[in-house]
Amino acid sequence: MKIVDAKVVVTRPGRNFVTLKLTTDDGLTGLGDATLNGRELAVVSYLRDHIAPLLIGLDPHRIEDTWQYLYRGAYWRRGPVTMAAIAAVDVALWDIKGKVAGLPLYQLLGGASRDRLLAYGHASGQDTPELLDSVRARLAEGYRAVRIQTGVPGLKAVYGVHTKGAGSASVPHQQARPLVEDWDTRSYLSHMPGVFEAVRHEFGPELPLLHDAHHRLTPLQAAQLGKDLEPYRLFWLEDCTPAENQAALRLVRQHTTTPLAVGEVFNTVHDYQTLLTEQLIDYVRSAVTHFGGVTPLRKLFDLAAVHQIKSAVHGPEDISPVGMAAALHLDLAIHNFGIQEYSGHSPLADEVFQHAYTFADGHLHPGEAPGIGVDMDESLAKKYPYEAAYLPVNRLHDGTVHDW
Ligand code: GCO
Ligand code: MG
Repeated sequence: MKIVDAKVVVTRPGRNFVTLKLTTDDGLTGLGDATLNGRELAVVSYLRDHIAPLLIGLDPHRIEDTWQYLYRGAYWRRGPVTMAAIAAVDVALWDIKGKVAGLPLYQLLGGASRDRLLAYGHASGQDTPELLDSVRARLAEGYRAVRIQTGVPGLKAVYGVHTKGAGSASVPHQQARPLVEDWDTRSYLSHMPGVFEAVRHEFGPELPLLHDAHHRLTPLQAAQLGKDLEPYRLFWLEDCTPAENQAALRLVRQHTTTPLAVGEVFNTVHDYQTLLTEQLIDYVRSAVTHFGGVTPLRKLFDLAAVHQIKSAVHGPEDISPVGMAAALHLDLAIHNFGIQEYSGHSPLADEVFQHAYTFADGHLHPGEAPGIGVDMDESLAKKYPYEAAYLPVNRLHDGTVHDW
């Protein structure tokens, strides 16, 4: 069998997604997600200009070999653009292999290790009453675990908290600019314990609660927050410090028993070396889409398991249904599954990418369709062309750029 076509599709059914579609001489197709939020076209070029021509004529069954060929062959290793492009190829090849075998991907990865996958949803509010309403809405949708994000007094806009009418920064290509949000760590640190007190008071001690600090704190501030939140027994505190400094987690870890989750911006196992071998975190957060695909992420999870660390694959709306499906197959197969982030996609995105995976009663399942179980409606995709849209930036009150 040979690959005869490699096509890159960019579509915006509500938000931008980049998808690789491989076709074999037998007429089989495989899909892979290559979406890198806010930098989409860099990955499109990497795939279209530098990878697609190399794939034509290759045997689609040689997944590991193709991965090594693209990773080692480029010489310039790692980084989100490279690894998102390689991820799309890897997932598309697994999709094809599953279709040839007539089996869902999780079966090729060793079969199911559990019946269903615990998901967590996002709750947010400008203030505490709005946040409590949002938690109630998630529970009504069936969620059994909830991430809590809230506005901070004195700050106009905080990332991860829906601001009425703010919308995304999607405007015609040339004019697109990131939204500017504001930040003040002192106000945030003094506000958060009261928020968790209110949520626990309302929903009791059992509901798994998560929180994302989104890389904004110093190690000492993160240690303080972790300690202050201990009475509320968090499922985890996520990305408490800027992720590239692995050593920073040593200090945080020494001071708090609040579980820690890190890794959504990581793209190779090397980014995790200190964190895993010194057991500084409890959950690894990388996405199939940004980590070079199912092949390397499986290896990462196996290494994490040695250190009693669990999986928690990044699953925001900017991972397409293709990337989400790949994650769910891997989640089902590995032994050290922890939890899966999931907030669903717009009805329009679900129409462009019809998927076999399901969400019910707070749990996900990848479904039984062969491969990853996603079909892309290309003629519908064409109706929603790319528009530039950026992630926000963050500034302190005096104007200094801050991690967001
Ligand atoms: C999360 C994340 C996301 C990212 C986003 C960037 O935990 O879900 O922090 O919201 O910020 O994926 O594109
Ligand atoms: Mg996050």
